[in-house]
Amino acid sequence: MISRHNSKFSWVSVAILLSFTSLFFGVAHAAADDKTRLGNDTIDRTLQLRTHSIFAPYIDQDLQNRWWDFGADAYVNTNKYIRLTRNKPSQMGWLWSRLALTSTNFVIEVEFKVTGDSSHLFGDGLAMWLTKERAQPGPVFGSKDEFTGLGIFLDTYANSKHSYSFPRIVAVLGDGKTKYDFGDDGDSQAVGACSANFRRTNVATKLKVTYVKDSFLNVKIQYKAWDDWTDCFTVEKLDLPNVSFLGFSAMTGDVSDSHDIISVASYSFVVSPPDAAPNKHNQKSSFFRASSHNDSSASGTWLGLFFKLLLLGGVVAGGYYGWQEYQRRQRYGGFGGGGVGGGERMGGYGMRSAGVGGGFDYGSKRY
Ligand SMILES: [Ca+2]
Repeated sequence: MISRHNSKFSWVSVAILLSFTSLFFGVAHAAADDKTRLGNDTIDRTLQLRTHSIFAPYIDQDLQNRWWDFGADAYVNTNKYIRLTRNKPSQMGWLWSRLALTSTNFVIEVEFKVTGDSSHLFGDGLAMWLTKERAQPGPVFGSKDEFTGLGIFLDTYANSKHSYSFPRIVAVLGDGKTKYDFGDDGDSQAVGACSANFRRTNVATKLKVTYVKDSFLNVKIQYKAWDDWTDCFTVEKLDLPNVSFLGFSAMTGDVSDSHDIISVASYSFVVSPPDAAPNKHNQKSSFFRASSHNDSSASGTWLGLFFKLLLLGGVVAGGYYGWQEYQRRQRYGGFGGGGVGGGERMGGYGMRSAGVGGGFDYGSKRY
């Protein structure tokens, strides 16, 4: 009997220890990510925007997506992608968020794929939009001209000769009146640009757009290797419309490519200025600010994290206490029902820990 108890207890201990070790490192890792530096500023906390993110299978059982519309030639392959255009001439398609993006600071990470059979005749390209208008088809990579806001064009077809190579990423800020200059691929209108051979790559191609209102817009691209981000451009003091829709569109003409959106992950975040000393008071105030900007899912996430930390603290303490107790009993002989006893103590110990009390107080102030 005793030996069976012993083996059970040790298996349970090992399992608990392993799972909570991984949980602990998971939490620690997430915390480290939250503190990403951004120039002199610090990205404090990030929060995924469900309303502006989309992943496979993209649609629900009604063949729709609650937060996104797609149209024209665009179609969904639920396992793989939202295909904006097939690799055929004269196609155009679009994907637009239904709600406007109102966050003042955000990161949008888009996995896309531009591919085709030809290595020398292909086009025209894919656009990412942050504009006042939405879902209005037109000639600019499948979307309306004279747009208000930002267009980031993944242009694969050079309409004229340039000193730089194509494919090229070109950002154009539209005022709602000026026409996009097709002839020179928006060269004279670009607020930022870089050349990057993102077509027919061996790795997943991704665009990462980081925006901090009144501060800057930065665009990075992954196309050489996994997690190898190439800085494309940064525009200082760029102002987007306060209410912008996030969209994607693509077009083919005489030449073609397939243009796919594989996933979109958007996050809003809070930025701490460099002079904000990382003391407790400041951390709290930025926590409250972050929450007040966002909906209940924010509170959920933070409450969830608190509970996980509390649970972790409680169980680690309980487990340690149980182990000590077990060792002690081993030493003085007779384990008996010690496994169960240890379990009870685990719970009791956790509930009384300072962490739980502090956490609930903290929570009730806010919620
Ligand atoms: Ca072009």
